[in-house]
Amino acid sequence: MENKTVLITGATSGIGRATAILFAVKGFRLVLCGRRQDRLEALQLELGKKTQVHILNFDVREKEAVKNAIAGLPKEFSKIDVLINNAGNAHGLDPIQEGIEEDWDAMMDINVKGLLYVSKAIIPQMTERTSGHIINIGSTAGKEVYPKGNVYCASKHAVDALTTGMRIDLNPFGIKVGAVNPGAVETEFSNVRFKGDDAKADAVYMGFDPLVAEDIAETLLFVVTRPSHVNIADLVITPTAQASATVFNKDD
Ligand code: NDP
Ligand code: 8X3
Repeated sequence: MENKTVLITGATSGIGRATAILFAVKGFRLVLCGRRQDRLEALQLELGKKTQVHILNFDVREKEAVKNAIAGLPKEFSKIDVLINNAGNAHGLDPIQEGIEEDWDAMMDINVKGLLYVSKAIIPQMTERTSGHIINIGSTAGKEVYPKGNVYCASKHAVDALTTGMRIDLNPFGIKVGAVNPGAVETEFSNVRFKGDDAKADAVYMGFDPLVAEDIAETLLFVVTRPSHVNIADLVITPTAQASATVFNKDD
């Protein structure tokens, strides 16, 4: 693992953070990205005891910032073997007729266009080397649409389509592309969706055992450590209590 460099977007929280922690223990060299500088620095301090860690602060919506950050990586971190496109969130849970344009912009700009900008900044070095691995974090919301999920579900359906498109286009270069699509994972996701309303966020995970970020980190470790001839193209992982986007076996 020592020779593999993994770049994780959205490493300051939830799935990305748990993945950074697990991958550091496993000895991967890490490039950790996010906007909250204090959290990035704390991670670098902590995980730097286990592996080499470089931190990058940029907003995935800002294409020039993305390009410059990746282009400016120091030599020892500049060869990215594995890209984990994880940064993203839902913003709001409203019926389409009451949707807020700023929320729509945020979800499409971050979850879809941000993923594209980061990928575009890294794919050329992978095609040149004819090797690399891209893992997009999709969602069960990219497989099914649920009430009031409209634009978030659309953004994750776009991730689903882009994963397939990237896999097809990058196939001649021997680059692996796949998606991990989680169901309900208890992270800051719902706090962001409900704009800091903790009671609403907590209610999402009540009455059943949700996934935790570490479950997805372990899944990503499995995906990344398959032999070179094996690509995990598309993986859906849910809590046992979740049968579909809307069907949950909850305590009364
Ligand atoms: P969190 O809110 O805990 O983490 C989101 C991460 O994305 C943070 O590190 C945040 O960092 C980063 N991020 C958000 N916006 C931007 C931006 N504009 N630029 C750069 N980084 C950004 O949520 P999760 O860990 O749950 O979410 C991670 C991914 O998993 C998302 O793509 C989400 O859609 C997906 N997912 C989540 C599920 C869940 O139930 N939790 C289920 C299925 C998929 P910072 O704020 O520091 O920039
Ligand atoms: C996150 C899972 O069901 O809240 O993508 O959309 S859900």
